[in-house]
Amino acid sequence: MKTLTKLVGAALAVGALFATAPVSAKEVVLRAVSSFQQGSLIERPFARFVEKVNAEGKGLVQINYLGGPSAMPPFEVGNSVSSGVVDMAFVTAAFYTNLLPAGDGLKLTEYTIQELRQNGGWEYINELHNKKMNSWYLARTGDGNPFHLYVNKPVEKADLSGLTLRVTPVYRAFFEKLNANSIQTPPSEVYTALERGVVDGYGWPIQGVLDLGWQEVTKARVDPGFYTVDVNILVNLDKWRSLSDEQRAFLNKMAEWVESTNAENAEINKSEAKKQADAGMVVYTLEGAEREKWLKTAREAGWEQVIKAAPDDGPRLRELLTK
Ligand code: 173
Repeated sequence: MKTLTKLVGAALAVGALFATAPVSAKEVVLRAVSSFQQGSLIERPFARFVEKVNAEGKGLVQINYLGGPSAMPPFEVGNSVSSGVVDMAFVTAAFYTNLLPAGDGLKLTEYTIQELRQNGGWEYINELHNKKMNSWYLARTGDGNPFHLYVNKPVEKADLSGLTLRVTPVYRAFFEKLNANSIQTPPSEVYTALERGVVDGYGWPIQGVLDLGWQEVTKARVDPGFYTVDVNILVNLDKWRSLSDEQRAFLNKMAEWVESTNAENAEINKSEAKKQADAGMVVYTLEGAEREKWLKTAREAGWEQVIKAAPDDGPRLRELLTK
C-alpha cells in the first residue's frame, strides 16, 4: 500500500511536470487581444504581425490571438495587459487613459516612431508604460493615418456649436473647445448612435469607416484631418522580463518590421478617401483662416488636456514629441 501510494505520487508528480512544461523548452506562447475588430483596416497591422511571428517564431515565440472586441471590451484591454490577464495587447492609448493619462499625448506626435526611437522619445514612452501600467511598449502602428470628424450636418467653419458628437479621449478636448457636445462610446456603438440620431457625427481615422458599415449612416467627412493614430503593441512587463534575450530580440525584430509597414498608410488613405466618395460621402473642406483655427485648436486643446491630466509627465512628453 505504501509503495503504491509512493508510485501514484511519483506518477502524479511526473504528470504535473509534463502538464506544465511548454511544447518546446524554449517556446513561449503569448496570449493576445486586440481592441479593434478583427479583419478591419485598423487591426490589419496586428493581424500581419501575429502571422509573421507565428511563421518565423516556431520553437521560440508564438502568439495565441484570442480575438477583438467580442473577446474583450476595448476599454478593458489596457487593464488586462497591465494585470497579466493577457500577455500582449493591440490597443490605442486613448483606451487606457485610466492607467496612463499622459498616453493621450501619443496622438500628438510630430515624429514618426522611427524618429522617436532615435531621439529618446520611445525610451520615455516606454518608461511611462513600465511605471504606470506594467507594460513594455513594443511597437507603434498608425503613423501617417490621421483622424477626421465625420458629420451628418454641414460644417463650414471651425465651430461645432449645436452638434452632438461621438468621441473618445482622442477627440473630446478638441471638439468641446469648438463648442460641440460630446458622448463617449466604443466603436461598436457608433452605427446605432448615428442611425438613431443620438449623435450628429463622430471622430474616426481616415481608414476603416467602410469596414464598419458607417458610410450607410454618414453624409460627410470634414477635412483637414488632425493628429496621428496610435495603436500600440504592448506586452505585460513581467512576461517581457521572463523572456530570454533571444525571444526579446526576435520580438524587437518583428516590431521593427510592423513599424516599417506604417509607410503603407499614405496609399491606403488615398484608397479609403476614394471608397468614401464612391459610397456617396461628401467632403467639407475648411480653408484659409478656418483651416488654421481648426488645426491650431486641435493641437492646443490636445496638449492642454494632456498637461492637465498628467502634470508630471505631460510637459516632458510634449518636449520629446513636438518640433
Ligand atoms: O474609437 C476611436 O475613435 C478611437 O479613439 C480610435 C483610436 C485609434 C484608432 C481608431 C480609433
